[in-house]
Amino acid sequence: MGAGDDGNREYGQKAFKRSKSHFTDRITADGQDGWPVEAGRYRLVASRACPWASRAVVSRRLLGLEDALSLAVADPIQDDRSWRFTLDPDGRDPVLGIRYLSEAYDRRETDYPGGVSVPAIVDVPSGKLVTNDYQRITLDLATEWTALHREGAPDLYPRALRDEIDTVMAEVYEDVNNGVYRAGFATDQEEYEAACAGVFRRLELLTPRLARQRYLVGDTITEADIRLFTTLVRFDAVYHGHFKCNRWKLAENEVLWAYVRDLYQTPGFGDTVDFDHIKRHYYQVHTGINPTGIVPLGPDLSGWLTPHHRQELGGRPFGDGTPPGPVPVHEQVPQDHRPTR
Ligand SMILES: N[C@@H](CCC(=O)N[C@@H](CS)C(=O)NCC(=O)O)C(=O)O
Repeated sequence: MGAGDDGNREYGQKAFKRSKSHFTDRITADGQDGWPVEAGRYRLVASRACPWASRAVVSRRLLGLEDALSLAVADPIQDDRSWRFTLDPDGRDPVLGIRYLSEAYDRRETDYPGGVSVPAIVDVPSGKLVTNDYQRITLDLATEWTALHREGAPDLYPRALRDEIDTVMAEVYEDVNNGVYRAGFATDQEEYEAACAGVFRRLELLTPRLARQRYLVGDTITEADIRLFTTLVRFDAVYHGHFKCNRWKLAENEVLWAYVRDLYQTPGFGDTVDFDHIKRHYYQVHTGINPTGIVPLGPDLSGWLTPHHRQELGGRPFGDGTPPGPVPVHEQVPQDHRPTR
């Protein structure tokens, strides 16, 4: 079995089950776990292929944390030692000086038996992994890193809406974010059909809600939108074909297609998306379900830049705040990995 998520199926276990994050220390304003928020101290390690890591990359952009929390982008293709920095000169992350993310895991815990996953946040001075808890990382960027947020940063997890945001995110996680993986890695028909049906049932439930309102909760962008976005942006490119979630394409659902295009065209979302990394990772790494490793040519990406007309629903994307500025030059996604008009 190739490296990657399919490795999350534990031996003897029938249904695909996502492994729990093992390193759950938090980086907080008060440093309760020994890791205080500090500009320049930590490095976010992500793959632009990975929907869980991409949540953190989007949050970091929206909150303007680029200078405070640097970013390492791993090669979308792992080898048998997992995520590696082969996109960087000499195959080494220029800040951490390591070739594999596993080296930061090893520095934190010797003989750690679990898998190496992104997103990961590494303490630069010690080179140790701090956390790979993807569910917590983005919430902490939104609520604990506030002293380092840019001026005009949005409140992505507003206190008054947290119950509703948490409910929506839990449903979306179960049926959609993780549902596509359960469908894709199913090893029997029944398991696949249940997961695939769940994906579309949830998307169909979300459709009238998003036909009425511009964003999932309230009238501004929240964490709930980020989490739905990182799955939807991959939907037609990989989940429809590779994971067999093919009842319909996102581009065939007028409401959801406009919703995800709206977000894509919002600064901080689409400018983080690398369709080349996404496609190559899924189709080449999951050799259990795509043994030839052939990466499809489609879908045509030009539709991502077409008008979405969602402004007509009202809403204020950044609330009382403002959109983030341009992507730092060294972090720009190559033009040929993005849609062109
Ligand atoms: N299961 C991960 C959640 C994040 C995740 O599944 N990331 C994937 C990439 S999308 C990963 O790094 N999987 C391990 C691998 O591919 O080697 C965790 O325990 O924190």
